Amino acid sequence: MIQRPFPCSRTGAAITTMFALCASAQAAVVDVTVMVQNLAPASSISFAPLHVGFNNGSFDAFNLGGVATAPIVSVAEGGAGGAWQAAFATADPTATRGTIGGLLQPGGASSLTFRVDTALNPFFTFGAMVVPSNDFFIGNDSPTEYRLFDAAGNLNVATIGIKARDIWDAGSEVFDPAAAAFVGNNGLRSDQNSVVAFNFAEFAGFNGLATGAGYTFNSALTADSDVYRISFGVSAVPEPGSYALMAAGLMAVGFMARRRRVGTQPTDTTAR
Ligand SMILES: [Ca+2]
Ligand SMILES: [Ca+2]
Repeated sequence: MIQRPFPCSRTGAAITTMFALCASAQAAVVDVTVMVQNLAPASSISFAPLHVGFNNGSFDAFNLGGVATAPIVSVAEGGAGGAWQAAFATADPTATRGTIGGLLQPGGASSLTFRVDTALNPFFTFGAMVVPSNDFFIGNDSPTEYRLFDAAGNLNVATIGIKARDIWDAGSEVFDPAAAAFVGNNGLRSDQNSVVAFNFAEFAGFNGLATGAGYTFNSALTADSDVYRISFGVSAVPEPGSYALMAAGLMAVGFMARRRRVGTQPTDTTAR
């Protein structure tokens, strides 16, 4: 699925003007394929779908040492991220947002392509729940930490690597295997009334439990363990010259079709 921030058009009227507008508007627009990989050891942590946004650097969902906001709790306590996506859209209406993949088990990968205006949305922000857990997630604290594109539209960041030490505890739900997503009843929860902090040691508390994916969990994580990688690949969209050629071609075809209809008008009633 390619998400297009600009509805560059398909309608017939004023097609030449439309192509010209699209050509100038898309000077800084590229297609960005985002690949996500779960690098954790076999039988260790899995990840909920990754919520992402190419943006202007204004949306900040959480702070280290701060009370978790409803948007980041919606990512950390179940993974659906509805409040995170809504708050993102309100803070930065022209951001290009989306969600990549499904449950990502150890060794798994998934990818999705977005059409991005690199001048309008040079920054990249992400968030995903880590399971099994009550309220663990990955994400960038600073909204300007990852500036993917420079002023000329060049890709500055090829990959974002995440280690076990980079995993966050939202501090919003008490550790409890019976109420943890992926190993317990995710509908249950108890308020933790704490703050956002780094935490991966708690995963060992789930060792030996059966996961929703069928494997028996074994954390096997150390602070240095690589657990997740986000990779970016950029490809160009058709250049202005291509649009001009397409417009000229369409006009020629339309003109010929019209002449043909005019020429056969006396006997061809279906063309009217
Ligand atoms: Ca922050
Ligand atoms: Ca917690």
